[in-house]
Amino acid sequence: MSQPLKGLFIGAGFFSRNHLHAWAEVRGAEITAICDRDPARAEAAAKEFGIGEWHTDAAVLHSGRFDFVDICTTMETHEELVALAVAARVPVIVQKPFAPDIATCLRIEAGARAAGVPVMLHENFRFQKIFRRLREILDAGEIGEVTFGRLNWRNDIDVYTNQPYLLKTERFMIMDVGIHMLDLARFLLGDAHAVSCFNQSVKEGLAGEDAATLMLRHDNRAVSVVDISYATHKTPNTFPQTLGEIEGRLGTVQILDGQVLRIHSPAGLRDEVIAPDQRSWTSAPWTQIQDSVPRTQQHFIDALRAGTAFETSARDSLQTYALAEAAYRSAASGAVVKTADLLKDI
Ligand code: NAD
Ligand code: 89V
Repeated sequence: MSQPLKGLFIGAGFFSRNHLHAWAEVRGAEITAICDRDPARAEAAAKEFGIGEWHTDAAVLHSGRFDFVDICTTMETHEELVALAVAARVPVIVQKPFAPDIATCLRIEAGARAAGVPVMLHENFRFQKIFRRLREILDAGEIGEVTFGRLNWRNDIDVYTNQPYLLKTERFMIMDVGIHMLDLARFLLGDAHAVSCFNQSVKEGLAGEDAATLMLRHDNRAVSVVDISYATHKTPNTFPQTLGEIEGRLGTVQILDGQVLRIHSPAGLRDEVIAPDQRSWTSAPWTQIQDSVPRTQQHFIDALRAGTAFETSARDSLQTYALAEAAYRSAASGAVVKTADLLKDI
């Protein structure tokens, strides 16, 4: 393999450790510098992960020394940072959520496309082992044409201690968790074009919703239900598993607690346990999410080196973010909202 691609990493916060551990596993790339506007965080991360340079200003992107940038900051900073990378013509992988609203997502994508700079969303739920295997089962036709799906994420894990910004985020649950579910719904059932949604704010003192129930109409006429909640008190706490089922004309695949796929098909009934890989740096209960990070980043590097499309490119992700925007508009109006109007200019 030729020389590894050199990357700048921006955002040495809570989730960054998973990215940085994962970059040490990714073939064909290395992080050669880290940037955080907090010098203490930048320096500490550089020291811990053996990265030769640390910076506090992302303008270092213009140094011409980076083949890519990994932006691991919160969504309100993404437009400025991606624009900086695009101006420096540095390909981007940027964490979810893309941006706080569809208009900003559209601006970011249009700017990158006009400049010919590739941008991928670090949207890693579809890269979890269990969902790659579920996609294989669907592709093999074991349950026939999909007709219905339900994806649910219902727990009461304390996300607020590690991610305190979620307490103040007005568009919270759909943008933070729902976006994972909507991308999974598209990954498993195909694109969707209409949404009906009810939001709830259950926990006291939050700026935004912490529960939502969405219903999607997919382009293939399938219907899916996405229900998410950080206010669900039950044992066992299934965080961070996405549970549910996918139904087809010939059978059903259930997604059950314990990373179990229960396949009901004409060939019979079977369980497959698709456990995430453990690593020295992974730890319960985050393992299933952590395991997807190197897979997501390896896909980015492989596609970047080959010049092929990212599964979760900025352009593809507009479909996901239009569903999230439609959900908020549906929750506000009580109506079913179609995404066509939100994406008419792309
Ligand atoms: P965080 O606030 O803990 O860390 C962000 C860091 O970026 C901070 O240290 C901040 O100083 C730095 N920063 C912000 N703007 C900057 C700028 N312009 N230049 C340099 N540094 C800057 O956030 P976090 O909890 O690590 O989350 C980051 C993103 O990752 C969020 O969008 C979140 O939704 C996402 N996330 C994804 C997963 C997942 O992939 N499954 C899990 C958790 C969080
Ligand atoms: O995985 C994530 O994107 C986190 C979580 C959903 C756990 O809150 O933001």
